[in-house]
Order: sequence, then structure tokens, then C-alpha cells
Amino acid sequence: MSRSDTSTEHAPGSGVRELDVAIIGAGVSGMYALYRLRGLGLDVRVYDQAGDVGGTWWWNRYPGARVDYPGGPFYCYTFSEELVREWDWTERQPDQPTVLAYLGHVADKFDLRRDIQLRTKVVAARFDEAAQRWFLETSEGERISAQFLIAAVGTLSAPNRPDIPGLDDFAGEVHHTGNWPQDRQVEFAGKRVGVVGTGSSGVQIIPQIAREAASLTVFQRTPQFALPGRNQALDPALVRDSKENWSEVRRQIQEFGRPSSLVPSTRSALEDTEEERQRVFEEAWQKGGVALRDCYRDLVTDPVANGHVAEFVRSKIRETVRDPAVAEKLMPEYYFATKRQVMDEGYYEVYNQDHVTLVDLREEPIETFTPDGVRTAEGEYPLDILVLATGYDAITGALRRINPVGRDGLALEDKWAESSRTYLGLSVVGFPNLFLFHGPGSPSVMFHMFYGAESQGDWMAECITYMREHGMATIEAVPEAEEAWAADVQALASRTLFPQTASWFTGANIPGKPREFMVYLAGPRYHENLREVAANDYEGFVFERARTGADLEPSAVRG
Ligand code: NA7
Repeated sequence: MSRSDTSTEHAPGSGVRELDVAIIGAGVSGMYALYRLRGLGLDVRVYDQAGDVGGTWWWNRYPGARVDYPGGPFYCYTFSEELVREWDWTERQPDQPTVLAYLGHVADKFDLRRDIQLRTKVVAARFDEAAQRWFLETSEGERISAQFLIAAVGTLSAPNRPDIPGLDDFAGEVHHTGNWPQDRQVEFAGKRVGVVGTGSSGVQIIPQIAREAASLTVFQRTPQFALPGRNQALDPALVRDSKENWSEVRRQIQEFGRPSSLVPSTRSALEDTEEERQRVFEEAWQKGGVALRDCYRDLVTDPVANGHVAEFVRSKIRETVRDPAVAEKLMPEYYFATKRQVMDEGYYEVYNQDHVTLVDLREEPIETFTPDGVRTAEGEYPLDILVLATGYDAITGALRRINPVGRDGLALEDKWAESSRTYLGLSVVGFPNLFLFHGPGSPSVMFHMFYGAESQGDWMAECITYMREHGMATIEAVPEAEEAWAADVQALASRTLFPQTASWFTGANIPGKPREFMVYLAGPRYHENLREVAANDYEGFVFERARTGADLEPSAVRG
């Protein structure tokens, strides 16, 4: 964009809304950023395409959706003890309506809604170098100029609709789990239903559909290691104690990403005899949740240890599924727990029901969808409803779809064509004054997501305050810092088995996406790093003073 264009866009009376900070996304991170930055007296506004706050929890309202981690009563914001005390979690794995109600409560409690604009999609974002500001356009035709742009767009929010021949010709209902109808129940009763995908969403919805449908056909590409969630009512004593000792719980979350009662064992699986290992595995299996993944320290780092636990789970699948041929199709082959751990409530048992069919796409690929259903090399599967539980263009997808344009006309899509580089998982060279929540190279989905949002949000708030105190207009990471950070992310990952598995952690589920591990695996160290970078005057960043006259001077921090 030329400078003359810019001056027209930002001229007073040109219909451009001026903000200090524009935030995209009203989920967990976006709401925290609004709360925190508005507390500094900044003029902040959040834009979200959804009909209410809640982000991923607003969109994912398919039957069976619940927290896929035994998180209750710890799956929540940690910053406000008052908030902790007034909300009563009742289940170990809270369900979607409960989490959504909680997030709605947070929005009301902190009076966030007045600065959240719903049903508004940000369709374009570009950095205006002359003005040192971001310029946005929305689906509602609005134009916004903001000194800072914060992408709180979610890690699992850009649905992956697979490119399967004939999909658009299918005449029945098609629903993606991540974009479930908001205004009505999907009626499965008496219907012939097909599900593509057996990740967390598929494994959660399949038993629910099996309960109602006339027939259910599951199209499986990769068998999963699903662990029994054993969701249950929370012990009231645990809830009470955690409320009473919240500052200690918060300290543990900060240190370990979870309360210390859930911290993995420090013992190696190879220190134990086979008999002892089986006892430990069995005990963890009965406990449910991720206890099995955490019962030894080296299950995701040592291939031999991993082999032991993988074989244990396979034996459980064989015990549960009565037809040995079906059980064989369900045998996972990748390294245990190197895809996002799936938690089930009666998933394997579903395959003992006569009206449920498992189609192994490795042996029997889909040739095409037809108006009536699916055709594979082996036959036809007539369907009334198709559920796509096919996941997401994870971690980078939502922001890539907005495709912000930074300095020198650099589009994020091009910047990230080969590698989704960031500095600290929250800043990108070439994109001044853009901050990311849970970006690639941050601990994101492998640490406490609420705490992570608070820590990053606090960092952003302190950074903006620092800039205003020092009269700086822009901040941008330097290439050397970005390079070093990317190397650190990969070095940490290479000590584990994660990079060896095709998963959404590595971008392998999306054709053409760079193949690299996208999560920073040392959560506690990450948050330490953020604090150190700030304490060292934002090491790894460069600042620029305001270039032109008084109209471009940043407004003073109020309050
Ligand atoms: P996931 O975990 O990415 O699972 C998606 C599933 O869909 C997985 O089984 C995929 O097989 C399958 N898939 C994707 N594309 C296709 C095509 N083209 N054909 C057949 N099968 C396909 O997404 P979820 O929504 O289940 O879970 C995402 C996160 O949300 C989860 O981790 C929780 O944190 C909540 P694949 O394994 O790629 O071979």
C-alpha cells in the first residue's frame, strides 16, 4: 500500500474506527486479553465471527463434546480467586454446555461484552508502515485502525474439510464437529449415519450416535489409542480444598502446567520387571484419564518403554472388541500418546453392536461420495447423515486463513510457507505489533491453556505499557531471535517421539502444510523465558519510535 493510500485511510472522518488494540477472537485468550488490556485504560475491541463468546467451546457443540483431559476443577482461569470461589465444577471432564456457561459467566462478571463485537469476521489485516498501525476490514464492511493487533484465534478452530471426491454431491446432511448447528438438534434417531474420523471428536461422538441411529458406519483412516476417560463426579472435598488453597494450586499450575497430584511419575518403565509394569499399567488404566500416559516418565521419549505401553493398550482393545477381525482393524501402530491423547467413554464397546460397521480406509479407501452415500472399492454405504470428525488445520490454520500482511507487503501465508516460525510463539518477524496467543512455537495445547493465555496476556500488557513509557510505536522480533527460538522448539521435540508421528502437532494432517513439530515442549521454561525477555528490556525485539506528527503519537496509558 502506498503512503498516500494510507493517509486517506486514516484521515479523520474517513469512517475508520481508531483503537489502541484490536483482538480477533472472543475465546479463552481473547477475553483475557480484553480484561487485562482494558484494565490499563486502553481502547480495546474484540471481533468474533461466532454468535457468543467461548471460541472453540461455542462452535464444538456436537453430542459428547467435553474436556478431553481430567481437568475439573482445574480447567479454568487461574488469575481471579474470586472467580474460582464462585464457580462450582461438578465433573472431572466438564461437558461443552458447562464450559460454555462458565465462559459466559466470565464475560458477564468482568463486563466484557460491551467491547466484544460478535458475528463479525475480520476478513483482512495489513500493517500500514507509514502510520505504524494495523488496518483491518470486517465482514460487516467496517474499517479499523489499531496500534496493536492480537490474534486470539484458537489452536483448533479452522475446520479441516477433507477433499474427498463427490463430497459436495452427497444429498444428505453433512456436519463438521467443529461447526455444529447452533440452532437445532441433529436428529440421528432412525437414520443411517456415517462418521469420517476417529480423533478425539470422532471418539466422543461415535458412542452418542450409536445410541440413536438405525445404523452407524465409521470410516477410519488411522486407529487411535483411546484411553478410558472414566469421567465422574468430582469429589466435593477436592473442589473445596482447591478453592481454599487456590494460590498454591495456581503456583503448581505455573510450575507443572497442572496440580501436582496430576504430575507424571519420575520412574522409568525400564526400571521395572514385566510383571511390575503390567501392575502399574493396569492400575493406571483403572484410574482412567491420562494416568496411563503419565505412569512412567519415559513413555513418550523411549521407543522401548513406548512399545510396552502400546502393547498393553492393544491387549485391552482385543479384550473389549469381540470380533477379532474388527479388533485387528482397531489396532493402533503409531507411538502411543504421540497424537493428542484421545479419551473415550464406551468407544471400543460400540463395535460389539450389530448396527455398527467399521470401514478401514487403509484397506478400503473411499472412491467417491454419491448423492446416496459413500462408495469404496468394496461396496456402497447408503447414508442419511454424514459427520465429518476430520479435525482442524491446527495451531496456524485460523491465522493463515486471515492471512495478515505485514511489513513490505509480506503475507503470513508466504512467511510461513516453509516453516511456521515465531519468536516466543507470540511474535513474527515482518509483522510488527502483531501478538499471537498460543502460536506455533508456544506450549499451547501441551500446557494449561488458561494459564498460558494469562501468562502471554500479561506479557503483552507489560510490553505495551513499556512501549508507552518509552515512547515506542512499534515492536518487532529480530530474525536471529526467531531462528534461535525455532531451533529450540525443534531441539526439545527431537528428544521425544512426537516428531516421528503424522499428527496435527506436526502439520501432517493437512496436505501441503509444512511438516514440523509446532509445540514448545517445556511449558514452565517457556513462561520463565517470557519473564526474562521482559526483564531484559525485550531482548530479541527491536522498537521504533513514532515516525510522524502528533496525530500518530500513541495515546497515554490511562490508569
Ligand atoms: P483430529 O484429532 O485431527 O482427528 C481427525 C480424524 O479425522 C483423524 O482420525 C484423521 O485421520 C481423520 N481424517 C482427517 N482427514 C481425513 C480424510 N481425508 N479421510 C479420512 N479420515 C480423515 O481432530 P479431532 O477433532 O478429533 O480432535 C482435535 C482436537 O480437538 C483434539 O485433540 C481435542 O483437543 C479437541 P488421521 O489420524 O489423520 O489419519
